[in-house]
Amino acid sequence: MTKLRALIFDVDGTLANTEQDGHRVAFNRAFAEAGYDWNWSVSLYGELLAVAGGKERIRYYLKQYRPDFQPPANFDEFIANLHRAKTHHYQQLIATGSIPLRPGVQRLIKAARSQGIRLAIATTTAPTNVTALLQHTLGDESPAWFDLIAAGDIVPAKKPAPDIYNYVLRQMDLPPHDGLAIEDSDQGLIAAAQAGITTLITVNNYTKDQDFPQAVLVLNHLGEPDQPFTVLAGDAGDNQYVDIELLNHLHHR
Ligand code: XBP
Ligand code: MG
Repeated sequence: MTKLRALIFDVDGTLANTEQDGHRVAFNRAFAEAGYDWNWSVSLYGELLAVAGGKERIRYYLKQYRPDFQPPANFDEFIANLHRAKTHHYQQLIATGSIPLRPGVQRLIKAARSQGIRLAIATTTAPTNVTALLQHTLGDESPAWFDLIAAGDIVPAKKPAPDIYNYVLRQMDLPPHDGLAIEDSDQGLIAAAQAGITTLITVNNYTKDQDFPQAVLVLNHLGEPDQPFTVLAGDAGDNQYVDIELLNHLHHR
């Protein structure tokens, strides 16, 4: 039996509900600033989340929803510039401190650290967005708590491709069975599961109706002693919040 040695966290939707009030708003600000009337509503953004990665999402939107748009010759650069502006707006939003960590996230990260369990991040978003979120929620030192922050374009194929998880495993010299991933979406689950990593899902408003057949457990959130989680699929025993003992138990299944 292998021991749980590392926790690998997704970021958007898992550490915090960054999509609706963070990324979405930042995309809209970048579009308006560049003089476009493109506005991604809360529900449209739910559809656009089918495509992981901000640059990829803008490209998909233009193709599917704005067939009238004439792409400029330097289309890649055009998208990259829009996305750079979006990242700037996102970081300004994060700096206001208006997007908190989800229940149980801080507690679990601290527990893992105190028990010598290695930490890593596997995300589709840009690396600077991850450090901004960590620093504003957990403090300036917190990015250094993670052995590895694997983010954005570091691998060519984004989730649901397993590349980002395979990259993490390689960089950490970690066999897949020694780690456990925490994700919020079907795409994230497919990515982690294809890399052979046991995965726990905490859903949010955008992902609560998705299917998670390969997840070891599906919860509404990680829970706190005074804020119990709800089990949506799987068996959490008598537990009411996720701690290292429960993760070890799930990992051994
Ligand atoms: C979420 C994503 C990201 C964000 C936007 O990834 O798909 O694209 O929506 O961030 P994850 P960028 O859940 O893996 O963190 O614009 O920086 O791509
Ligand atoms: Mg996510």
